[in-house]
Amino acid sequence: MRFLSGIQPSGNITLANYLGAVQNFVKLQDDPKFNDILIFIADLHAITVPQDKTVLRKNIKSLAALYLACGLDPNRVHIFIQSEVPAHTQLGWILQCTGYIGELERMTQYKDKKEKQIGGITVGLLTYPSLMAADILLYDADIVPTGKDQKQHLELTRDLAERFNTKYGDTFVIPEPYISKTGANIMSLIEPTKKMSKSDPNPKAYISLLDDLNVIRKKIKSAVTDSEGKIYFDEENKPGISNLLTILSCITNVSIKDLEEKYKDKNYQDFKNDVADAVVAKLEPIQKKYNEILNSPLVDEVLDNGRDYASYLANKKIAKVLNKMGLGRKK
Ligand code: AQP
Repeated sequence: MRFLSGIQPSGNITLANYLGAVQNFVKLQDDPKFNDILIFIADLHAITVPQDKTVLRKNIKSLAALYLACGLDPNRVHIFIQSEVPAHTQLGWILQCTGYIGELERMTQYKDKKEKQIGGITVGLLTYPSLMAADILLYDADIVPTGKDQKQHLELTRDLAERFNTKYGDTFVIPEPYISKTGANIMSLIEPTKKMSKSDPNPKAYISLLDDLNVIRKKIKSAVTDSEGKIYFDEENKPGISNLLTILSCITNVSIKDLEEKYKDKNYQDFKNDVADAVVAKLEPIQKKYNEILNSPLVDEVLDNGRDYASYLANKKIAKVLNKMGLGRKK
């Protein structure tokens, strides 16, 4: 079985990206049922909103190093940069012509992100899910591990694949989402009813994997909570405390129920201190490894190998798709 996933280099990846996605990739790489794993850096998705070219380059390399520092094993996982495999854009276009504007306009992420675009909404922001579908369908991925926020895009991917298969005959594997129960939705630290996002203009809203450890402690200590003073999980009435419980549970592997019991007589300050300790203990070794490898030849070696392997698979698939659709000349 094959699993595939990607992250946009639209900023430094956050604790939410780690808990909702990367931590699962690292766990799943040890599952023997997966004999092929592809993890990519979704740089073409990042340009759906404005990017500074120098920062983008830096973020691409940084994400590659972070994947490795978080524990992805390059002997088991192919890591590559999306824009280095042109078949993604080729199939992305074809899938734009397979989907309908109404379907894309219904996407929650589009509705949220378009509100924040002061300089105008790019066409790419709307058609992003077609490219995401291409990323997945090119490789016949069986499973796509993501956070809950990407579930709707994955459903669209399945619809597009089924539509294509019905029209042209069996071409694409229909992928299944893999969403872990905890960590599926980590919220902003200052507005806990909104998801934590690496592109949030306010850095207090998120914890970057590369934040200074003291800054991480400060951000957790100033996370918005409530005035009740009791620690239990209630997303609706206590979104801030519930979010911190989720974070602690994901990091320590202790269930939320057990955490509620442990903290039932504790105050918010002690609880936040423990959350901060757990996050720092998790991120400190990742940062150390990241700093060791960022400028080593390893990162480029891994990305070259990943690009070659991904191109091999993607080129075979795109040739099949073009043939089925009657595009170009028969091969
Ligand atoms: N808040 C979240 N909780 C849990 N998982 C999350 N993910 C993102 N936010 C959360 C998961 O991280 C992976 C990478 O996401 P992405 O970079 O491709 O796009 P995104 O979902 O748009 O992530 P961000 O951080 O919100 O980026 P920006 O700010 O650029 O839009 C996905 O698996 C996602 O589910």
